[in-house]
Amino acid sequence: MEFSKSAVNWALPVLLLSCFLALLNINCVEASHKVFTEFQSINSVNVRQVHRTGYHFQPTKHWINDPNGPMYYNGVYHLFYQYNPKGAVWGNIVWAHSVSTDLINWKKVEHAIYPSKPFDQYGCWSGSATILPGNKPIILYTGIIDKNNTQVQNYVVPANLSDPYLREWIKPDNNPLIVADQSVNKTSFRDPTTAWLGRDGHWRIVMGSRRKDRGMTHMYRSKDFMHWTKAGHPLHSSAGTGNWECPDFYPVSISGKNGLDTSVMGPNVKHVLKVSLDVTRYEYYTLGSYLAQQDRYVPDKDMVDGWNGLRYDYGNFYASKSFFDPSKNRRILWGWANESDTTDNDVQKNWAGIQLIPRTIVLDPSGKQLLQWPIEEVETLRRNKVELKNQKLAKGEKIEIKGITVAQADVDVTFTFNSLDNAEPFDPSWDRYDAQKLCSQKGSAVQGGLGPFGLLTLASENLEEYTPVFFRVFKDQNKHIVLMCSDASRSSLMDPKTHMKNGNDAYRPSFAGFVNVDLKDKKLSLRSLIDNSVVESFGAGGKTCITSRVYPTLAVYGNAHLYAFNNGTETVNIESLNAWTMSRPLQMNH
Ligand code: DQQ
Repeated sequence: MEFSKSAVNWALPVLLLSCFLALLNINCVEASHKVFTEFQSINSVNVRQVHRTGYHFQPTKHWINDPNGPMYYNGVYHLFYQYNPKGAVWGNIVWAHSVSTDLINWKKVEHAIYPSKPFDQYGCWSGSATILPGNKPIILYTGIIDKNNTQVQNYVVPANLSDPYLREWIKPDNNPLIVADQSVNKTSFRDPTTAWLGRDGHWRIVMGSRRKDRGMTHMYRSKDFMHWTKAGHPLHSSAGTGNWECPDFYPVSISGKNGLDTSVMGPNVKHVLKVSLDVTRYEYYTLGSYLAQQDRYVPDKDMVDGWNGLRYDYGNFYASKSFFDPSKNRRILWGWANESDTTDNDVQKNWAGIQLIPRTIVLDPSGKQLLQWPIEEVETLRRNKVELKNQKLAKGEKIEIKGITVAQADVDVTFTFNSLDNAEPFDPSWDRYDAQKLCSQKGSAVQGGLGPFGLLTLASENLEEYTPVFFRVFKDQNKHIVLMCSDASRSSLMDPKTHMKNGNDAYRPSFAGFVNVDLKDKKLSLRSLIDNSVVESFGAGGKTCITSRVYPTLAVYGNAHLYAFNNGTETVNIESLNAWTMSRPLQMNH
């Protein structure tokens, strides 16, 4: 959701609703891109380096948000993204474009799409790429046509298919392709998906939308990709979820580890529907069945289809989009992490937003959730390996991991323990969906039974600052409940007051999620990708993922420390810990 002067009428109620939810203590990620018109076009040359990432995707300066239209075409990966070429806050949005042959080293090319026609003169918002038969890429995106934020769906095609980087994109005259009819809320009608081909030979796409507070995906069909007809009903909708942004709909294989092309259907396939929730600013997904005959998606019975649903990431991760990579038969997910400092700070540092490390997505063998893992290519950046094996951590002990640049590192650790008996009882009055609240009460410094144990990342020498990523195990009636936290509450000594802007303090949440493991093997693994102001963590092989953005003042560059710790009465064993310095990609000249 973008707030512009003209949008204030409808933005205000949403903002009030968000504040109301915050009062009710419902987990809300801070609104991601509000409009600060005064900062939208500040052309400063200075870029503050501290807190910039070393191996994540970020342009040399200014604001970025949603990843758009990722695709693999003729040996080249393309990443487009929402970008403000004039300032470090949301506004003046174009589709910036970078290309890569390995998803690690990126080369910036010309902006692909920018406002230039009546059908997008007020904005070129998010969208997706589809490779049409005959190996022809096409991009669908949302155009803003007036000051009231009226949204239409447009397309562009490459000007020259023999240019390996597809630098130039043209907007044919038959745009816009899709205009909202009376039944559609035309200011909540955006972010077309990659198209999939039905057995009837017709293409389908969905756009995010809402009817009152019912979130939904409107579906359109087309035989020739140029003429689109609205289906009589949405592909799916869910009451009380508010506006849906950036939907993603794709199949996952039930039996294999390979990713699937978006049009694959059949008995060995489950479907995933992910939506980004405009009101809460986080995403959720369900697994379910695509009933192709009826063109309806039905979530599996035990899926939570709403705010408490499964998330790709329980932290700072939004507007994500996946694509099928035929060169390695995998599905890759890109997510955007906004800053969580203040707007003032973003303007001073002259940059805001990063794209997270792409992740492969597969179905967990349980069939009840997805598994995510950083793409294997990221391992080519690993240097100076250090390792630990069989190191006991008794209650209150911590061990420092030395010999690498821990502010820019990849750490992979497996903890084991002898018994589950010391796990604390799970108080039945606790909200089973509110992991974040539990984490804020039971942080890493609060002694437990089995856990808290994990990593203290971006820690200063005397622990004035640290971002702990850890597990804590609870005993419920007949099972165990595993909490995973990435707690930014002590990540920075920076006085939020000095960076206060418009009443916004810096945002330091105790992000958390539960991990669905049975613990029969008495083992828990954790991998964290640490990169100066971001910690991306993958619990239990990617069952639960959490990303935090943090801004240490002492724990920067060579002054950062990394520890493995245990603050539970049960001794834990570091079965193995491997850690590497992560080097900078050779070409990151965005
Ligand atoms: N960002 C885009 C919209 C999308 C939102 C505009 C999600 O298309 O709904 O920058 O972050």
